[in-house]
Amino acid sequence: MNDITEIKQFVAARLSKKRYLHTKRVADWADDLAKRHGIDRSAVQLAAYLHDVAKQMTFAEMIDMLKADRDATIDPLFYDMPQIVHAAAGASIARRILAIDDVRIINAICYHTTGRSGMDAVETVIYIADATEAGRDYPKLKEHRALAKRSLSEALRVISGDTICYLIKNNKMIHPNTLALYNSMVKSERG
Ligand code: DGI
Ligand code: FE
Ligand code: FE
Repeated sequence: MNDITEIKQFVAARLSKKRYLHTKRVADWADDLAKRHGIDRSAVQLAAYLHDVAKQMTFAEMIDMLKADRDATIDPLFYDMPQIVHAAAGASIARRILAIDDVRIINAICYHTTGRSGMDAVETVIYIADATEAGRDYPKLKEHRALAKRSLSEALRVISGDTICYLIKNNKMIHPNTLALYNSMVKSERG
């Protein structure tokens, strides 16, 4: 299924009103960023609407679904960081239930929570738009949104760095993909 109207209905049926409104804000903001930075808007729309499709499944439901998916890998860290599993579970739903085979879309869903080094343009826009949609509430939001308009690579460095600080302050484990993203952005900036 690649039709955006059907995808919206599929997602709306799986999310609360509040979560669906978050998804819509991510999609609208991601579209703005995709236009500004010359990125494939239809791929970005599909990925944005699907990024949190698994958000309201239980941990056990997500793990069972991933175990039944031959193309999915179960990261041992899922058991330590249950909040990140909905990203991999969403990618599995997109591939297996919706038959989406565009790897840019699958990876954008799969890595939207942790990020990773070497993200392509669609992944990057989804990661940034999710973190900086207008409904988020944190002190640097305005600054981050302005940065995202100017430079996606700088936004990636700053947002992944702030996420790491947030996780440390809240005594939470940091996924190695988040660290790898941050390190790769600092390194590329130094040229
Ligand atoms: O699904 P959303 O609420 O829109 O946002 P998200 O998918 O970016 O993040 C979901 C949660 O995952 C959020 O509470 C922060 C957390 N998270 C992101 N990266 C990491 C993480 N949690 C841990 N423990 N480690 C990470 O690296
Ligand atoms: Fe999410
Ligand atoms: Fe989200």
